[in-house]
Amino acid sequence: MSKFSLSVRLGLIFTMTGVAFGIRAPIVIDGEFDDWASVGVAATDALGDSVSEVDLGRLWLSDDDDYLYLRFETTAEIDASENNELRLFIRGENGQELEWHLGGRTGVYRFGGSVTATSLDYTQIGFRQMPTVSTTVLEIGVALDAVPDGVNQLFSGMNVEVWLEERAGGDRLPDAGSISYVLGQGALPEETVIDFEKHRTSDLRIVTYNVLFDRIFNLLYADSFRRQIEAVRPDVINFQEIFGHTAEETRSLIEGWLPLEEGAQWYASEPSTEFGDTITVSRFPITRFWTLDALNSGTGNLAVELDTRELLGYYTIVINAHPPCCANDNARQVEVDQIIAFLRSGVTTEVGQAIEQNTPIIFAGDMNFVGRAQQPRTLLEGDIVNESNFGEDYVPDWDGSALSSVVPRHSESWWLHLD
Ligand SMILES: [Ca+2]
Ligand SMILES: [Ca+2]
Ligand SMILES: [Ca+2]
Ligand SMILES: [Ca+2]
Repeated sequence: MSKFSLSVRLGLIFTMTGVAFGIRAPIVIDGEFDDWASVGVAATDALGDSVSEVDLGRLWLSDDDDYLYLRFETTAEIDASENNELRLFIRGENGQELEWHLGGRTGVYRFGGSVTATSLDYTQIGFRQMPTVSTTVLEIGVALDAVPDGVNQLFSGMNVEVWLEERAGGDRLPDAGSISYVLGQGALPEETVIDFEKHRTSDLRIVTYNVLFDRIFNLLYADSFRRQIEAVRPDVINFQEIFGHTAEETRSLIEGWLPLEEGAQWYASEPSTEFGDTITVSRFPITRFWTLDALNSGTGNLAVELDTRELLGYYTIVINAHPPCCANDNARQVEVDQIIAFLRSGVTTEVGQAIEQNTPIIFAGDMNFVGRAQQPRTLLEGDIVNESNFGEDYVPDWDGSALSSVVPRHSESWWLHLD
């Protein structure tokens, strides 16, 4: 075969179907994209071929032992989990076809040309997607062992076909046909396990835990909570959703599970509002605390100052927050605006004695960041949106830079969480 005819044939194949050979990689669905560095672009869609702002661009594909991964770009920010008309299609070797509507958080499954499941829930395909806030780049995982209709596996061989449709603007990636992908190509690195030993005496172990309507006090669940807390041995625990129990009851529960050395005791604080659900328990004395009730709703977030001077040489501020969930973007923004305003006023002494220069500041909690990316941006960079209520922007790190966002992984896996 001459070189000429070979290249013509390859050219035809690539034009017709866009074959993307698999490069397995340790992808983590966390909204960070460094993990894709070794994965080449699988397809590049033209820009300018959509009549809406959402114009699909590049697509990457990867896999590991458990998931098929996709990463793709759009020109305008989208909220990946609502208010969008994006559809992901995955087709298997034997007549399987998944149609997943990102904005509806649901899908349809077809097998052999017939619909075999509708109103799919994300758990039925092991669906993972990050970031949870508005973005122009998304990463998605779909479980390789998914059986969407309970009978027919979505992935039954090594070959899969993938495409995306954006129905508001009429864009499609690729314009016609699909991207073919071969699973299982290439080696994965070994997963490393993080042990639970503390390696430095100055290590501070901070946990955040939404305990779902006081379940930690419910005898049905208390033992499971106890085992986790005993295993992790935290120094500070930020609890959310403790509605019907006090800080003292929570402190005494932890005291019973994790008794400290002779002469030491646990401490706890809660907001002074009627419906506050945040409680912070600490092995360090709580020297001050502040109720942050931005909405005057009787709920409220909590800031505590811990006396960590013996361990670290300085105090530590820990903010335990639980802004409202779901579509409530405006209320969440008000709460994060107020947290930044609190830090600014803590520095300028409006809240009494100033927060000491260079005191570490740690945010923890159940942030419910599932809407606009502005909310985490406000917390990290100090860009207040409601400036007429909460005053001017305040960059929250002491050196005038943004705070860092910690993306903690699971101890047994490079994933952030396991099912
Ligand atoms: Ca990632
Ligand atoms: Ca496009
Ligand atoms: Ca297109
Ligand atoms: Ca601003």
